[in-house]
Amino acid sequence: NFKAADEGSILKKFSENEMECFEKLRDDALLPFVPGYHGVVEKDGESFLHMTDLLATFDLPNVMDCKMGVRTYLEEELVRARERPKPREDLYKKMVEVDRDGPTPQEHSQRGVTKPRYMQWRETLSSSNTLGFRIEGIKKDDGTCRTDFKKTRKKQDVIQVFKDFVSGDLGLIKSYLTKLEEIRQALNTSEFFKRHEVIGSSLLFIHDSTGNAQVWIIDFGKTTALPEGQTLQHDVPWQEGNREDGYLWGLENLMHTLRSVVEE
Ligand code: 4IP
Ligand code: ADP
Ligand code: MN
Repeated sequence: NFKAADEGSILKKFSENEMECFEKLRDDALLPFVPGYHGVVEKDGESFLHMTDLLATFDLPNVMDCKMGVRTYLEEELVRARERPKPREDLYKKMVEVDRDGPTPQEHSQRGVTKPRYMQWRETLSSSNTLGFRIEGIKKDDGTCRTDFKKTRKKQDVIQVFKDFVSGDLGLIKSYLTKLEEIRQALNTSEFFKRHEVIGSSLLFIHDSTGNAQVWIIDFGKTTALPEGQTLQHDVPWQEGNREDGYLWGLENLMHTLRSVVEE
């Protein structure tokens, strides 16, 4: 999905939706917390969004991707799956790999699960539904890379992963908490955030051994504008039709979890 670009920047596979988000973010309170956006570029016959490489200012960065929200798919995907269910074998295989008993007998016999069914299963197995965020992956400066967090659900387990991520350095956790507080304040004043359903977006945590620690808001591929005049609260339960994403509730829980890391 990504292509190397000039020093300090990266190219992400073009999406109309994500481009529109970056354009709207140009004069929004969230601007300081999203990757710099430098327009659309063509390369080898394909289109890309040109953005700043967030890792460029670090030497040997440690990176964690936390996917925010209680819901990770769009309501329209749910409607589509109900009207015209399209069982997918790739998602069935991903499910079976983690849990042989994940699929229902019917799903086993058709060797397929629908997209929202797979996404809901991922949400309940991980901490998305219970905490409003989940850990997707971690790259450490020693070259190790982990994405085996599909069953990381309990707050205690998340705490352990964060401790390991910072190699026990609680100063880094405190720096991250300060950044998250800034992000929360920006979200509370952002017009963009008020008027968008933020689905599948991540907070990217980056630090290095010099103590430099930053948090960025990334991935607007499924962030969708609400109809004119409609807004979201982001901290109330989702019920089909209300389009709530649980983003602020998740951020609150994430901050509470990090405070527990410091206090333990
Ligand atoms: C993936 O599941 C992720 O949820 C992807 O989201 C999602 O892409 C994929 O849907 C889904 O299969 P795993 O993480 O369990 O592999 P992201 O790219 O943000 O991580 P979408 O298109 O929903 O963003 P499909 O339909 O692309 O397979
Ligand atoms: P996708 O839509 O394919 O899920 P994301 O935007 O979530 O793509 O990015 C996937 C991963 O790529 C992130 O977890 C992060 O590690 C890396 N990444 C994304 N954007 C940037 C960026 N601007 N700078 C550096 N790394 C990035
Ligand atoms: Mn993503």
